[in-house]
Amino acid sequence: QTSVRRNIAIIKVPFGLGGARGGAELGPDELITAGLKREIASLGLVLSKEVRVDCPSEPAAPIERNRVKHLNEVRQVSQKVCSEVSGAVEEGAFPLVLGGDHSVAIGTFAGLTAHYSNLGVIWFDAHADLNTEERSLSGNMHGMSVAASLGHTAFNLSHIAGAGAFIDPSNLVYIGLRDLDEYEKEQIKGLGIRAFTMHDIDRMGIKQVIEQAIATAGKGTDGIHVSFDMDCLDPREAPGVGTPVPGGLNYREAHYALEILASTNQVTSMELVEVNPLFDHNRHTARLGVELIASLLGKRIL
Ligand code: Z70
Ligand code: MN
Ligand code: MN
Ligand code: MN
Repeated sequence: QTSVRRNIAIIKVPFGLGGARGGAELGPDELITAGLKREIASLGLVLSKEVRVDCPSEPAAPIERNRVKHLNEVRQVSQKVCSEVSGAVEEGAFPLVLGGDHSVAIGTFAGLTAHYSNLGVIWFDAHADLNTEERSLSGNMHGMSVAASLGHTAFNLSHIAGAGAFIDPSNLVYIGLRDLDEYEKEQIKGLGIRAFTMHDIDRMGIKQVIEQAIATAGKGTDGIHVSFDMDCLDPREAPGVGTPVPGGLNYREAHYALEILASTNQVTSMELVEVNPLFDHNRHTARLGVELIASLLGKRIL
């Protein structure tokens, strides 16, 4: 009763220069060490390939004193991630991208849109990642990946060889938001993006939220890409992230949402990002990440 493609392609992206602080580049190895491949095997799925994208760890040039940090490095990584994700889809595999900070999503979007012209997206995050180079208060590119997928940033999907069309904001849904910049609030309202904040989860319950999210991202689309920023979770459950924000999703809500997603047969791909072992305790956050991936890939209690 597994709902995703049987062949899984793990694409490790050890890149942290898009984030607010170092450590996210250690995420992919941490998830592997926490038992990801064992989980995939015990679900009866096949690991058809495991690739590691070669990522710069130090800026090639001294940090330019401008508002965007490490744009050149993000460009390089985006192009490589695009090729790997696109290749995996071509080979009939389910791309499972392991970040890395959330800027790796720009490359994932590029690779997916090469094959899916009308992709639905469910973005689990405390943050909206909707800033542009001009409007970002931090200059961190992990806060710009959604904007890049919509074509709002100066560097965006259209600048990656092989990428398809921009994401349609009406096919995008947020879950878990609780830390938004003023510009991002204006954008969400102005574009009419479906956004389930923590307030909405408290009000409606996760069951209604995920059902409505699937209805929006899954209706008339080619499928649903799940982008899962570990900081959507409550820091008490997932301390090992670069930018913890109190009041997040709990263990049961996150698992329930991913189990329901798995049962739709509509999920095309997943990325799990922002695992930061430097702030973790006893690999707790990476282990939780592995369990959540398993739920999305079809794991059931009974
Ligand atoms: C803030 C910014 C962000 C993730 C933090 C934070 C963005 N809005 N994204 N952690 N994953 O810097 O743009
Ligand atoms: Mn994010
Ligand atoms: Mn975030
Ligand atoms: Mn971060």
